[in-house]
Amino acid sequence: MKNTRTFAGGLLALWLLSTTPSAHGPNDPTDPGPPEAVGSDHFDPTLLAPYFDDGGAVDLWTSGRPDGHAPIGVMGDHTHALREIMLSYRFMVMDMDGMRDGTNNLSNQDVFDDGFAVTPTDMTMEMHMFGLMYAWTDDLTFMLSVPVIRKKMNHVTGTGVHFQTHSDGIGDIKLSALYKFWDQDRQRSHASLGMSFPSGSIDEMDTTPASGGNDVQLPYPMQLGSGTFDLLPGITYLGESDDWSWGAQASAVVRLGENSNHYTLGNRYDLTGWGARKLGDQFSASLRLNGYDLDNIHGSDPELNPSFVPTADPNNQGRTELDLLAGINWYGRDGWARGQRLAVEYGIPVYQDVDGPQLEIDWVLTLGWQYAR
Ligand SMILES: [Cu+2]
Repeated sequence: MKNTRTFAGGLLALWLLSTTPSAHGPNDPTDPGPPEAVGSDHFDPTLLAPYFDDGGAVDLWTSGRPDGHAPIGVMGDHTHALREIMLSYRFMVMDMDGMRDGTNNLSNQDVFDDGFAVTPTDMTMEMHMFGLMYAWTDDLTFMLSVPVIRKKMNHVTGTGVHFQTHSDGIGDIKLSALYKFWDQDRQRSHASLGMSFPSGSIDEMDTTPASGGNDVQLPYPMQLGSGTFDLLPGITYLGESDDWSWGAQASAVVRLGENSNHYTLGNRYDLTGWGARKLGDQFSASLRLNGYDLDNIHGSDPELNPSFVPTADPNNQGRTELDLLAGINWYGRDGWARGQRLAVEYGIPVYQDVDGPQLEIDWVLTLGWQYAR
């Protein structure tokens, strides 16, 4: 009967017997025999291995490889391990050249024929973005980013006068929480929710040939912030194999309310997916597609005349775009380089449908440095 009960106790009881003092001892005449003997015949210890294995056999996603971070143009692509800190700096350039309406190119004369007195010809936006990430727990990471922006736009008037306007300063500061909710089979997923604060100016001014030497309010694309609190929801998926990695992220910028200049920038919805190939221990190369939809502006700034220049028209701001981007990541492993990353990503639009007339995006470039410890 005792033997039967011991067997009926199952594997767990057997395991407990083998690791805790037995009620029965070698001097107990009712002892059924050494548990080890029973275990060796009827219990396979490897059945318990998965519960005690601290690595090796259990495959988890890791950031400790060059493609352990997404292409540098992706924000909030990863979470960190408990109490890890990451500092980052990105330099981003966007180059816009020539006018477009829908998917068609427009000449300067086409824009004047639409009734505008002035047309933009090209624009450059440079952004220095300083980032800080901190992992509160293994699952919850906070991310702060502070952009410093410089914009310049060239124009020509219907009478052939060329001029340039500038703006520069701090942009909208963003704070997000990233929560990892899934982590198995070398795949991970996290959801994020953030807030963009209206720290960027919406009152940038400069002179134009029509302003008589006075500073006047610059059009919407030359402003540095949204002027509103914006909600930043997102969800990210990551996967890895020995030589490859891949990921996808859906994110949005949802404007809350109206700014002090009586307008609301359009909401923006992004969907991006990428694949990367490890090239040794330190380098990886990536290809990425990024599609986004940006809505037109609601309301209007009363200081702007929408028939003077297309950039001042709230209905010439929306666009739907698909970008193809190629990137390289470098991951430092030893000595001074340990924990450091450098990366570059360059992209061009392969599809661009704008509510125009509007400037056409020609290319975007992101250079980045990251340091985690
Ligand atoms: Cu990070």
